Amino acid sequence: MNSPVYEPFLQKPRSFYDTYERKSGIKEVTHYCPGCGHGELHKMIAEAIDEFEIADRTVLISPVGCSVFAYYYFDVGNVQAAHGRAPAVGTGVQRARPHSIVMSYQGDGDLAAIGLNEILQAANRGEKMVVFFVNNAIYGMTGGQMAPTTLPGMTTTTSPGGRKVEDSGAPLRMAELISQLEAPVYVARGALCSAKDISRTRRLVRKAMKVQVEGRGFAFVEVLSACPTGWGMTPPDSYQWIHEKMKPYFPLDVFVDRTDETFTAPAPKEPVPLEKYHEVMRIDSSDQLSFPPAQPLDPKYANPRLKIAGFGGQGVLLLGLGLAQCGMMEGRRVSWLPSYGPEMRGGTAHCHVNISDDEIGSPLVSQPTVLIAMNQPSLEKFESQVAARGLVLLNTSMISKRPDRDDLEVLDVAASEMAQKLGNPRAANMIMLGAYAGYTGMIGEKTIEAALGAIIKKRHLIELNVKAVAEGFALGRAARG
Ligand SMILES: Cc1ncc(C[n+]2csc(CCOP(=O)(O)OP(=O)(O)O)c2C)c(N)n1
Ligand code: SF4
Repeated sequence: MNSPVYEPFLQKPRSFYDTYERKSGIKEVTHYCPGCGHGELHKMIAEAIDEFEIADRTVLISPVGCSVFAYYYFDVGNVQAAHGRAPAVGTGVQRARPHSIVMSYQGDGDLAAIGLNEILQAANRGEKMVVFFVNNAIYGMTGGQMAPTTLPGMTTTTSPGGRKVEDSGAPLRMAELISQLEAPVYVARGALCSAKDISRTRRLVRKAMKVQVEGRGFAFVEVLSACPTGWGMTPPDSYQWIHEKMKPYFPLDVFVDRTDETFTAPAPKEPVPLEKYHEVMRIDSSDQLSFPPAQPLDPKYANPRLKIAGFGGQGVLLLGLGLAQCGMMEGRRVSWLPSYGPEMRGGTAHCHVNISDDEIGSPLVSQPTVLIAMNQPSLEKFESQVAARGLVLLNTSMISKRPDRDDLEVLDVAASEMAQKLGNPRAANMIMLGAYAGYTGMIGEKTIEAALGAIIKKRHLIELNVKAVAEGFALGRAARG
């Protein structure tokens, strides 16, 4: 007699990767602890992705927390966001790619503590995204600290005597909180502790995903989930604990369901094609504002990554903006990223600028090929970051000490004194801009003049700045000999 052939009943969803390519080398199992709810919820989400056949347009925003590695499992678009910031990142993704299905996956530390404002604002705006909120009543990843959802009297590493409501407030019921807002379309809470609850949660997950497929708006599913490791329990005891302790405080319910209301989803807006960006962003790309790209006087100056640093009020951000504007006018790819110190005036400030003939991977410049240091602390702070044999422009009016490294190419510019002679010490930034352009050849003088017209709002200051650039440019050219 032939033995019966069984079709596998439990299968891995197609939208999971075949193997989980982690650094640890363990590729067949997840990194979650035994009994952890994250894996179960992942599977439900993946099954819904399969059922609706949306893997190719789904973007998962992974959080900071135990599920930070969600991108190792889901074969969809993945972005990893900073702690609590998934709803903001999701908003950006949704607006830039309106046809995508955006999914934010967050723990209680991530969503209800550091990210509380983010989630409330996104829900209130009715962003088109689904948020899966894993409530395990503690910070799992960092060792079980008290979270906003920790139950009254519950012992955690930071509440060894049990959570005291009089000190820490009552646990936040996030699903109820969000259901008070007008915009959300679907808000529900499920649990992962018994076959019945798991099966119900699967339906909630599916429904929330369907809300996205139909383009209806914001959906939120809170899931009571076990953290046996953080709770110091066996998996079966954890499920019992969810049942006995968590469910009474966090009742399972569907709090909002507006999916029955007559609803016609607006057609998603088409993403703006790249060649139309200047129109949308109102960037003037008319002919008189485009210039042939200047050629660097030495190939090593091509595609510079610049860090420009000084104290607040020295105009280092404007200097960076000017360089980026020039690069853009010469048809190059550019980025400009400001970084502010704690105080605006008198504090430190620096910015990161990329000017490139190729695509720019990140606006962050961690290893600059050019450092423009406007004061001594800036040189001291950033000298070690400069790439080998990089170029350093020193505002010698404010820097007396020389760089420690001997591999750097240094251009001295007494920028503040030169600017003082022109009648305004604050034009030192433009002297530096000119000096950089003249010395490297990376930007044409005419481009700078036009760029200043675009970035300087106080029109009466343009003439002074043009003069400052010219003086700096001449100095830079002369220094090349
Ligand atoms: C800005 C910032 N603050 C703090 C941390 C440390 N941190 C990492 S995970 C985490 C808590 C995560 O807890 P939760 O969101 O509940 O997720 P779980 O690990 O329980 O799944 C914290 C505080 C961090 N990575 N970044
Ligand atoms: S610590 Fe808790 S939340 Fe993190 S993987 Fe382990 S069981 Fe899951």
